[in-house]
Amino acid sequence: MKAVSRHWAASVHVALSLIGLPYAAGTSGVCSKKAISRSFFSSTSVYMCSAAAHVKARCPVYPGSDTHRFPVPDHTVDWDTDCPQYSPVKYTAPTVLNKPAWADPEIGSFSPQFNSIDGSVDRRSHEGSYRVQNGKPLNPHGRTGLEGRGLLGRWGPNHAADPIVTRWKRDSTGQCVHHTNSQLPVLQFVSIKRLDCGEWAIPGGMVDPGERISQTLQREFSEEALNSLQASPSQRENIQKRIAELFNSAGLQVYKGYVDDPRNTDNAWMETVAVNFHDESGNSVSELPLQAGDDAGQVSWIDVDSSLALYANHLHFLETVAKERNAHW
Ligand code: RP5
Repeated sequence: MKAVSRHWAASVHVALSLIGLPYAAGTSGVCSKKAISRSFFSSTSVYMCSAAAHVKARCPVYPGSDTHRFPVPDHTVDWDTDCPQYSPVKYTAPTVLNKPAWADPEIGSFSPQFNSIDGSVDRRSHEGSYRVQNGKPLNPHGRTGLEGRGLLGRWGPNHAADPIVTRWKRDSTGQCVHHTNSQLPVLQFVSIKRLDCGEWAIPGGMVDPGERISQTLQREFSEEALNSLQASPSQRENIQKRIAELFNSAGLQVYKGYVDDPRNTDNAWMETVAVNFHDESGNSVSELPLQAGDDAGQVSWIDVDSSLALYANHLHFLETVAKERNAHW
């Protein structure tokens, strides 16, 4: 049987100028044992956080429904593995079929330009060209047990961006806290509790048509972690000013590619660009009062640790951040 190998965090440190960002993190870590002295985007290091096939994209019951996926054991995930008995369940959520502005119509009357920029919708995958079978795109990470779009609006890749805002954990005297086991400084990141599933996650969100990823990162963080949508104009101005300082300076791209999201289907899937913005001194975004908004039920600074349980494969993104910053993991 063919092994399905997927490079989760082919964490490419690519110049974010490609997506309209001037990012080059060369921060010297006052809390880290080893200062990060090189430019991240010139680095060639590649993380392979997991070689496993998608797992959450095969969760038995599709989120927000009573629909059970057709079971897909590990050895039949790969499309190239013959699986004559494969009979995926068809499911597209009523909210998607109701034709909201963010969703495509059903295939038939509609023939999108896959693997290309289709009007204002980017239907290219970060992982290269994907297959199209009977007019429908095929999930590049294999079978999921469900066809249609589920809760996702776009056929093919549904693009998101994930801002990972970090700071060093400090004690009451302002000293960095080191973990008792690893002796390494502990990072904290801004996490939200998703309203849809109750899982803690990075406060990411969908890239709007025509939007630059740099804008999505900032907008989603403001909406979900700082509740900017409910803020007064003057509060909003203050929020924008503070986060612009951090988000416009430098960032470390830790992941770009497929997300093992429970909403994925055989024909629609999540992809993201995850970027770390680090508040080294702790007096930038760290001082803004966190307030959950939009899709977030709660928001909090959470210690970065390998034992965390997070939405999708967000833990893998954090692992890259911790290792790059010589922090406890
Ligand atoms: C995940 O879903 C992405 O990594 C991102 O965090 C999130 C975007 O979807 P919504 O939060 O907008 O539902 O796959």
